[in-house]
Amino acid sequence: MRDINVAIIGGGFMAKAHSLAYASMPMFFWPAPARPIRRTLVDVTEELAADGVARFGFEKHTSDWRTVIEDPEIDVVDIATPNNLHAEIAIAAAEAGKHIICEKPLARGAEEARPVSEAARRAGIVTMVAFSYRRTPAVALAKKYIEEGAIGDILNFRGTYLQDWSADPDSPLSWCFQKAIAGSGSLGDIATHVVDLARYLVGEIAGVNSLLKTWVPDRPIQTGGVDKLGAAGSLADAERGPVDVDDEVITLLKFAGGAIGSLEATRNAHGRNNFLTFEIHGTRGSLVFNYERRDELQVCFSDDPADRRGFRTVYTGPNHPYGDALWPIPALGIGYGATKIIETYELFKAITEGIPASPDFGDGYQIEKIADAIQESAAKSQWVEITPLDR
Ligand code: NAI
Ligand code: SOE
Repeated sequence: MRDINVAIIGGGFMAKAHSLAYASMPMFFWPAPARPIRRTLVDVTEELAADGVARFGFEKHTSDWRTVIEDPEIDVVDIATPNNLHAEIAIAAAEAGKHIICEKPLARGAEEARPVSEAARRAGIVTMVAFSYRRTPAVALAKKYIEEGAIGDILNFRGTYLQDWSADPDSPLSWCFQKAIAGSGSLGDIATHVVDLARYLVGEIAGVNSLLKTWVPDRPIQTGGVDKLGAAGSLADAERGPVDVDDEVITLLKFAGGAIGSLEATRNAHGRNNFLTFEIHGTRGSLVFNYERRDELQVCFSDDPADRRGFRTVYTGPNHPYGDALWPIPALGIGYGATKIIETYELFKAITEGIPASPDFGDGYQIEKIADAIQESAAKSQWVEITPLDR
């Protein structure tokens, strides 16, 4: 089994999730496509990077991401920084011939994402954008039902991503509320996950008609060096700084294949935690998924006998996508960590087999075009059409 050396850039929340996946992927997927070696961790200061090494099991640390781009021993660059650094690092890594996994969103808009996608194409490397919810076995099962024609032709996709960690107006001014770093708010941060699911399950999005809203215009400035989200609590007495991104997005969707749909996303929905849902209606049935109940897929088929037709719940387990590698009993529980383990498996499989991964940087660019179209539509109060992905 081949060793593949990984450098991760950014030592925060996603470093925890990705490191867990590098360490445990071969424990689940055995024989693994390759063994991930946690070689180098990069963070902004030597102290933070050394702390990350001790915590996440890497061998070396540095505070300069260019060091790992220049290091011939590194095979995979994993970009887990805030969004403003994704494009610059990804282009440098592609030009150095590294394979790349980049956290979502790929960039702060299509103009920034396009050269990233082009650099990756020129380099002929494997790339992946970490839209990890499509790795949930129940979501992969929905895809299987659709591909087998079990719900017929798709008529409607209704997606939501609702959280409440930013509902408190006195929660800190994280980088997630600053356009210069994040690019956009709930749109880039969470609505893009739904866009990825919509494209994965239904197909290309051809037009949008949208609304964007900012509910909290300023937030308390935090101190202390490490960025904290709303869960960190309230800072009512601190000096405040402006929020220049959206808090909520609603859009109608037109799919290239003829289906229609809608998407809603906000981080200000009291009582919703990781309410990433979709309901898909086809000519022969329907599928319903809610990440807060991620072991379950609800299915309804029109050709069931009339006296027992209705939604039934399939609990994912060994008989479902990725099931033979996960736990041996249904409904033991898929966690967030498992989606990242599966993501790592798919990345390493693509690298060792020399095949494209999905979603790749072309998909990441297309998702940025859709996000830009949503912003343009909201600004102009009209439908905006989206050109298809040119591979
Ligand atoms: P975070 O704020 O927890 O961590 C970011 C880390 O990057 C920090 O350790 C910070 O010090 C480091 N960093 C900043 N500038 C750097 C530089 N120049 N060089 C090296 N390190 C630097 O952020 P989090 O939540 O981990 O988000 C990172 C990315 O992951 C974002 O793009 C976000 O959208 C994405 N994300 C994806 C999720 C998913 O489900 N796929 C979940 C959460 C975040
Ligand atoms: C915050 O909204 C966040 O961490 C997002 O950045 C992730 O992409 C999402 O999966 C979980 O919530």
